[in-house]
Amino acid sequence: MGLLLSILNAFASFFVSTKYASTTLDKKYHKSCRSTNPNKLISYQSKIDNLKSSEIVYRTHVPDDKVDWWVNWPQYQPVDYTSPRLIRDKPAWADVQNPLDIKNWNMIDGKTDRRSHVGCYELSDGIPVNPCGRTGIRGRGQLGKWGPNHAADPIVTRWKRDEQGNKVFDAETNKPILQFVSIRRLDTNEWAIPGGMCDPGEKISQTLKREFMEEATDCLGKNSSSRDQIENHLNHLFEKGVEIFRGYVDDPRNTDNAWMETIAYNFHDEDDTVFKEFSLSAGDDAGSVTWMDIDQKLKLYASHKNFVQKAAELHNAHW
Ligand code: RP5
Repeated sequence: MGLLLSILNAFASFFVSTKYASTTLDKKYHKSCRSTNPNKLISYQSKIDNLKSSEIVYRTHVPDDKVDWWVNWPQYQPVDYTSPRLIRDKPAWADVQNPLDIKNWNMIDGKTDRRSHVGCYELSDGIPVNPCGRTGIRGRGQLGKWGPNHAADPIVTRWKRDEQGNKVFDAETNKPILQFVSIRRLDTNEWAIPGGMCDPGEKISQTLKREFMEEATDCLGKNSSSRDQIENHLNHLFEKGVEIFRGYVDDPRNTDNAWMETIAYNFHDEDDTVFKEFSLSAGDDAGSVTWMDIDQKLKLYASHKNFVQKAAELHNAHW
């Protein structure tokens, strides 16, 4: 009998710890795309769509314990919202408005990759369901694709150095301080990694370099010979990246039916050879660009703080 009880207890504690693990994962990865405070509902990106105040769309408040789809919540009826811009302009990079016209979910569909990095996602009445749970809004919101929207994030790093060129150490952790190239996004005004959406059929290595060049070197505002010069300069660095994350991004644009996923790579300029004589210049979706010290007090867009933390750990740098 004693043995039976200990076996049952062992089972019980296994289930308790598994449940706890999944709850903490949700809390960690699925916050900026929800309204977590019932008294402070988030208006869904209405600034971008220039909606009149009477038309502003709010996310339903989704408390932590109701994020998981398996938690029964019959009253959950979030607003269905797709940006009028997407419906009106029908940009080439966006899906058709009716998801039922799309058949190839969870696979490559022509030039669109509809696979998710986190496994097969489910469909409800033919519409993809966010694998990380409820977000408080249905539809595509601001996102072009139903289901996963793929991006790439280049985390370009160097050591912080003093005027003599020596590495600067943090006084508390005694570890050298790493810096990364950060841009200020024009849409939310937050600091972020200069990442961006993968173009149809584009290889991830191309997206990483293209996005960095567009947002952190303003290559689109330059003539083709300056662009070539910048690219030659960066080629060597971008050949030797280390993948540090692949998966779901806790992006404020995520909805119950459309979400961001990314592959983040670190490109490290160990001895400052690439950036010594190369100045950064903000372009495209970036309002400004800077070398930013990596530290746990950073406030960054979406899940970007998690990615730069991983880069700091990779180089055993200060965090
Ligand atoms: C984030 O959105 C990704 O991590 C990536 O940095 C970014 C891509 O979207 P845009 O910058 O192209 O809007 O989820």
